[in-house]
Amino acid sequence: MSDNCIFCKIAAGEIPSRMVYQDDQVVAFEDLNPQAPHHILLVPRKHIRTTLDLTTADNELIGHIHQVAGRIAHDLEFAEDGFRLVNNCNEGAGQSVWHIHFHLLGGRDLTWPPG
Ligand code: IU
Repeated sequence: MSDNCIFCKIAAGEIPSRMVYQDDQVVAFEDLNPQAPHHILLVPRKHIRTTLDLTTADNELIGHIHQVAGRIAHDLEFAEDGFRLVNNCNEGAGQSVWHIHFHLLGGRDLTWPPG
């Protein structure tokens, strides 16, 4: 856990969130500023700053997060209509929270390429 990291605090339950899934490696909660009818953030409990800070030790964790994302989309019944899993890396891509996270978006048509 990193001091003053809001996602570490949400993962630890110190800041309330609308949690949709949690296990020993990852938490998933509703984004406060949803960009789609379903907008869920998947956040590892381990504090990792950005995608560029991943190491091979994190390979299983990142695979697990992708699997959990699919399961959530399936359980909330928007998987079949299509969904997107997005990681913004660094400011130029829109990253604003410096704890790696994946946006799970669904429930509407998603255009490609994104803006
Ligand atoms: P970004 O990829 O780093 O820009 O995504 C951060 C997201 O975290 C963004 O969609 C915010 O709405 C969301 N968020 C949140 O859900 N709860 C919070 O307390 C904070 C940010 I700070």
